[in-house]
Amino acid sequence: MATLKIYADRRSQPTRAVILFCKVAKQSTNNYCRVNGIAFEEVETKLFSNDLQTPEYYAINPLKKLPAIAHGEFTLFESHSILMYLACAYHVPDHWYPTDLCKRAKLQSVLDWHHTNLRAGAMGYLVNTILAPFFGEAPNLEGAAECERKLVESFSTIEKVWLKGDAKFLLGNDKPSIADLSLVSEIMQLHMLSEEERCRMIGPYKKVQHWIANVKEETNPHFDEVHKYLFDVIASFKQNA
Ligand SMILES: N[C@@H](CCC(=O)N[C@@H](CS)C(=O)NCC(=O)O)C(=O)O
Repeated sequence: MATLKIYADRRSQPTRAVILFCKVAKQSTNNYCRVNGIAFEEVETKLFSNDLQTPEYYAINPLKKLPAIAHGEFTLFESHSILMYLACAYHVPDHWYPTDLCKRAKLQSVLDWHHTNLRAGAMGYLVNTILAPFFGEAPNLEGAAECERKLVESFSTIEKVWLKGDAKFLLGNDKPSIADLSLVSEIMQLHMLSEEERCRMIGPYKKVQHWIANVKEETNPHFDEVHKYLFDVIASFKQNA
């Protein structure tokens, strides 16, 4: 198998989803050869730096965003496409990305929904508040309120639509899929906010909180390791605020 490179900054939520997937997905090409995790080289590529602006990186991702991968000669960006590609290329157990057409289509509908709802709300809220100075902007309270509405509505949708019955994971599954990793990585970014702010939004959604704990438990110790850098950055950010 060709070498897999992941262009990564662990402050990025879609990047963490891809790295976490590689660490927890077990190859199952045959019953006699089970290998833990997908081997990869993490190529540190810093957000808010020149790393994304080089001609070398442009050749990998002309959108100049993270994450991206190079698998031998093949390159790919967009985290959901990367997760789907890796699940197929490495023949990981079926629950990550089911081969059954209908189950796969349902999972893809969660992923499509994520980008225009949960991510739009969560990322939008951060960009309009604490991240505004990084983009040379003043906080936009009106924009933040609109994104908070979208975010809270997204928690409600996860609780009422995507988490079915008492199942541990999305779509009523008893094992996680790539969608669980993608959505939970997004929500973890909200730890950048004050506890009061974060609880105001997610506090009422007990089922969502329970599901996040399930994903964490199922993927630890890797979950904590992959999120450690984010929490270190948040700690120093809050200290200097
Ligand atoms: N839809 C993309 C989102 C990629 C994205 O927005 N990445 C952010 C980090 S979380 C980024 O690279 N931002 C750099 C920039 O916009 O300059 C995915 O899922 O991969």
